[in-house]
Amino acid sequence: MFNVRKLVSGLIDVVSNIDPAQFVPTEPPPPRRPLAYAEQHESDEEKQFRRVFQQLAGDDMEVSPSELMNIMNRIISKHGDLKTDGFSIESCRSMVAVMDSDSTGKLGFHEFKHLWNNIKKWQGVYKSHATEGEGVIGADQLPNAFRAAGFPLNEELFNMIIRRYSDEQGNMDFDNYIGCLVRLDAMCRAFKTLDKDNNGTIKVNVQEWLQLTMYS
Ligand SMILES: [Ca+2]
Ligand SMILES: [Ca+2]
Ligand SMILES: [Ca+2]
Repeated sequence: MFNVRKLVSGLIDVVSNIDPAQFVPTEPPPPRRPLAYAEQHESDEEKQFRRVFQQLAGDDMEVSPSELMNIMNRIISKHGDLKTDGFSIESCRSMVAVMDSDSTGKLGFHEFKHLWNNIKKWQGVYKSHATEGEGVIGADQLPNAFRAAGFPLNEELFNMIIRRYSDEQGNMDFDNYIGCLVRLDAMCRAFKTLDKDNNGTIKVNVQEWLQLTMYS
């Protein structure tokens, strides 16, 4: 499992350099291609990531919510500076649901890679905004942290996010932070997809609304 260890430490050491002036959800994962085609056209970095992915995903070549939970909890167990009470199966089910663009119920290679790259980036943001000694993001640092992650929201939205994702003192720990950003990013991407004329409003029927909100 050498590669996995390397990947994990790479995740922890990342330094973020994200343009803070933008509110940009990440690009959606590319469509599924036949495995043989995909393998022929991959960079070395992608090939290496694919080997690690195969170890994490197991025989079905997809990462289930419980596999994701094991991966995430293994990472945080090695890093005491990220305060967390652990990733729950419920939060991993939610992360898989919002990232599962081809509706298989699990994360395939590209879906997982997309999630992984985001977590890597946001983890760097977390480290640079967490309260020293406590390892959590306080309410006063939340707007800066989210702006650095690409989401400059307004006060009303931050207050709502704190109610939903922070503890009673207003502090957000690492698993809540990741769960929140994964969802925020996915919902912004879903909005962009539905906003076909790009005018900032969307029209959905009840079927589309429920598909979006219930599988999340
Ligand atoms: Ca699996
Ligand atoms: Ca937590
Ligand atoms: Ca999937």
